[in-house]
Amino acid sequence: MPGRLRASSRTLDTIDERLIRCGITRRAFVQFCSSLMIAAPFGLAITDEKTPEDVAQGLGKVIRPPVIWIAFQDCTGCTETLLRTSHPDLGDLILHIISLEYHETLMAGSGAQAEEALRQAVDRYSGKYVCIVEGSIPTRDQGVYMKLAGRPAMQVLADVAGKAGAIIAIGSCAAWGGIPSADPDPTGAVGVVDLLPKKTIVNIPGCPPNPYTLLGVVLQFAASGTLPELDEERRPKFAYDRDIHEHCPRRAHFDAGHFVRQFGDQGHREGWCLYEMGCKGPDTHAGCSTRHFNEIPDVWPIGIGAPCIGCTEKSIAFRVPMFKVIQIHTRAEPPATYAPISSPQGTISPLATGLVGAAAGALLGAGYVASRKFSNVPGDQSLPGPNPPGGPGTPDGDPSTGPKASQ
Ligand code: FSX
Ligand code: SF4
Ligand code: F3S
Repeated sequence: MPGRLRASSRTLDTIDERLIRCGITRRAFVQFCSSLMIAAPFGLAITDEKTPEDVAQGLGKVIRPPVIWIAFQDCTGCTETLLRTSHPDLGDLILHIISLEYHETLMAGSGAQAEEALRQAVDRYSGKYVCIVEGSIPTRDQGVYMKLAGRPAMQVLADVAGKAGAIIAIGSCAAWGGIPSADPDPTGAVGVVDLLPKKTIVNIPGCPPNPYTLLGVVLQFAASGTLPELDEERRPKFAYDRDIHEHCPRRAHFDAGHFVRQFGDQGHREGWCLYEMGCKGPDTHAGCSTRHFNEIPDVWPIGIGAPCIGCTEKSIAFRVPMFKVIQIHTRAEPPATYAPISSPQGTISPLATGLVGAAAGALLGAGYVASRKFSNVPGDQSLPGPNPPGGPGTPDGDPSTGPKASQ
């Protein structure tokens, strides 16, 4: 654990000291640690404990990390996702856990006062602070499209990130250019890595990303001076190691060939798979399917019935049209953890075949009856036709529809 950070004018306290001083309950902190454990069940040293209480015990001794947050071409969604939690107290708690030294959107000062605050924070914690960058950086025409206090954003980035102990690019814009870099990219928007290729940078893409991923990285750096293992896109593996499709709650519908074909159709209302609506989940690495937003179950794109747009993937988001159906590049079989949807291949007796057929027929029939019962949309195309779903001659049984596996 790094020594206590002594600054010229003050000493930062530990997380425990701060929470006690500000009257934050232990229960709130342990709850926060439990969310951190869910966001990083493995691959992050600080959550590698048996219980949230153990995580809280370890983190409580950590010196509050000084954070300088700079914002360029962004929508502020990344800040919003961090602080607009469903429990107002949680946003408050986060600001006690980290020591936010500079953040244009949140600070009271502006103009020369804000500039002075930034200069002081950089000098005071030089080489020790975490620099969080939000938004893309314009490079076209010498970066004239965004200036802060008269200096191009490129220059501000080089100064502030250059003196940081760790650099984190939060959101897809800071990671590779994001929305501002979408065609026709008028400002020549790029990510932090493009301008500081030799620096160690952690990318936390997402539009916006999950805030616990950010907090996990910041706190691990504060606790041990280390960063978590990264993938080839410099994303922390603990949060981006799986694709959405692998653990999507609609996956059983994908495997069974139940696809939404129009927003508001019967399949949509019943929570079927959004693949044919352009869902990019099969090619998108992120934890959204198991780590939802704002501490509210099902609050994530697919959870509310919208296809995933691949916002964590540089080659997909704001590049591939939102509703374009993609090829399946990842394995298309259901994960081993799911119950099989078809009987394993092999020889079975004619009697057994008859029994299975009768049971499957009964189940499909029941599903068919149920779906007819729920429908109240005249002429709804997603309804299983005169036959049960998946049967011959129905849209679900037509091999020309549904996912196309790449070779
Ligand atoms: Fe970009 Fe973040 Fe998307 Fe917005 O700031 S990643 S547009 S959610 O807010 O930068
Ligand atoms: Fe979920 Fe999208 Fe995969 Fe369908 S295609 S199972 S909605 S991730
Ligand atoms: Fe983004 Fe897809 Fe998750 S759009 S928020 S990666 S479900």
